[in-house]
Amino acid sequence: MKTKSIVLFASALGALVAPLRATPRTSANYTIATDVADAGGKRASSANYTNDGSAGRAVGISTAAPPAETAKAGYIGQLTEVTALQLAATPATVNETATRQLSGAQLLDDLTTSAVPATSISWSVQSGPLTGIDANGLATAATVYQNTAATAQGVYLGNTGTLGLTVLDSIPDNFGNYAGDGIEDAWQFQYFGLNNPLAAPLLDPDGDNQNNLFEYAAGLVPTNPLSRFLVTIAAVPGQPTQRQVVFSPVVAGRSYTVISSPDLSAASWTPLTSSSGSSGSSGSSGSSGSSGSSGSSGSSGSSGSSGSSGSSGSSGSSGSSVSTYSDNGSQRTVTDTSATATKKFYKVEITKP
Ligand SMILES: [Ca+2]
Ligand SMILES: [Ca+2]
Ligand SMILES: [Ca+2]
Repeated sequence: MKTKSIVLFASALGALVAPLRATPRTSANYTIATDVADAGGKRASSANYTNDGSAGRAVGISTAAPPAETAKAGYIGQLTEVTALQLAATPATVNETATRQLSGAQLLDDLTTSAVPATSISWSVQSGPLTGIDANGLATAATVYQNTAATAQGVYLGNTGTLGLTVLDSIPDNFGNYAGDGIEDAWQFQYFGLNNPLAAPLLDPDGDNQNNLFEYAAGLVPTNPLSRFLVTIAAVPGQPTQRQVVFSPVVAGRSYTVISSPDLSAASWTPLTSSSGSSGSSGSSGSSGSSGSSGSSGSSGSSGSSGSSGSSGSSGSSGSSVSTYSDNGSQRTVTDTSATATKKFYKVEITKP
């Protein structure tokens, strides 16, 4: 009996609503198939969407086919549940000793968000190299020896959010005990860990007579005595006016320049080659072959202290000599083609940009 009356009511309402149904609604941009108005306060549906209407007005929660959208219409106020506090920073990185503004928003249960003023959030550092986050949400990074993860935390009305930040090692020689000593802190950490006095630039902890600063520049392993930079001078068979300077290892990212002098006074050292050859060819191997056959003016050729090429200003006694070089694996051979002086000294200069 009761069931029957409800069916009658629905039918009656359907009969009332039915004349109000519209034809499909269209504009220049869209077409919406008009729903079947099942009943006020019930669900209206079409192939594209559903609408839970409220009695009296055809409003309520509506959903559409993918891409899904949800709307709550027709209420004086909209009730939403806060499900999380989301924190953000753009970008999510910060250079060491610099600052980054953080922001926050409440995530609501309908997947919308509501921004929260940063000043309303209680900020703190959860982990990592951040020296602090002020009341405005401005995070300040500490110094680091390598790119390092940090986590910021915010609390607002009982919800806690976290945000991962990366503090970038933007200043290579500024960390703790390793700061300002001429060696990248990441290199010192790699071989010596943190706060190890053996990482000091002028020490030679592996006892190979090459200190840490030199091993850093030369791309060596400062804790392995077998990792050394070696230089030898050899005669060239059948070429009494030539000498070979052989050195290794040649490491990528370095430039090697052979300089020579007839004596050991500081002022008289000049590059063995001028514009090309060993000096210019930034270390990387593979560049073997003759390529280095020095474009230097060829003015040498003649006797002893050939004053050619004028590369490094110092005209003085013996200028530089023409040379060639070749690489064999990590070993480089530079041939001085005018080693005619009775005495001649050689050095290899290593430059790490
Ligand atoms: Ca640093
Ligand atoms: Ca350092
Ligand atoms: Ca050493």
